[in-house]
Amino acid sequence: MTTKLTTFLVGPPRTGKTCISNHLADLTESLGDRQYHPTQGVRILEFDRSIPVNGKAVEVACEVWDCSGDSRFHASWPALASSANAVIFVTSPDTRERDLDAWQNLFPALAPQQMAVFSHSYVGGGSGSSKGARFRPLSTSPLAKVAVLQTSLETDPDAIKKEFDVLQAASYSVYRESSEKEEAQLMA
Ligand SMILES: Nc1nc2c(ncn2[C@@H]2O[C@H](COP(=O)(O)OP(=O)(O)O)[C@@H](O)[C@H]2O)c(=O)[nH]1
Ligand SMILES: [Mg+2]
Repeated sequence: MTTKLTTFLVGPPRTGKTCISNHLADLTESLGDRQYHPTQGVRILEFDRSIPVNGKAVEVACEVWDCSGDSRFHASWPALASSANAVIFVTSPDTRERDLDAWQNLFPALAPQQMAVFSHSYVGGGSGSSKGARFRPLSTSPLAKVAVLQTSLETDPDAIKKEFDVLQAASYSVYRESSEKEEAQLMA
């Protein structure tokens, strides 16, 4: 049976969550659309990926939750976030640690390998974009143990999919371990 993994994309408005989600789902045509359409609530994208787990290809049904960065939707997240197998924090070079606090607190059950930070830059997307600046978590932050990837749909779109697969593989392993534990408990 194919395993379903749910990945949340969260972060401040206009960081590129919707563009990255579309790219992951191969809906790339909307990148040319220069007009900004803020996401209302959440958009759920579904697609399959074959991911390498311990040298073996595993089929995974990916569900990507492209969340709105607008704080007026925050009240609905706690009820939904518990279904996440992975989370990607999408930031701009201007994003500060505290901008992510509300989001980070939503995923207390996820281990660092189930999380990634995409420090996303594009022309016109924040003052530091062109200087190679990136989001850096504080050394005391829970995010300090999380992989930070500098992403750009213009210069390296494949790196985004590759990192997504790494995240899926890690989340898949966590998911398998916990379901095996549950099964063992049922048998005992
Ligand atoms: N050229 C380009 N534009 C981007 C890129 N990422 C985001 N944008 C633009 O930046 C704006 C905000 O992106 P969006 O994905 O909607 O941000 P969200 O609010 O985080 O979902 C949109 O107008 C996008 O077209 C990118 O990698 N390249
Ligand atoms: Mg959006």
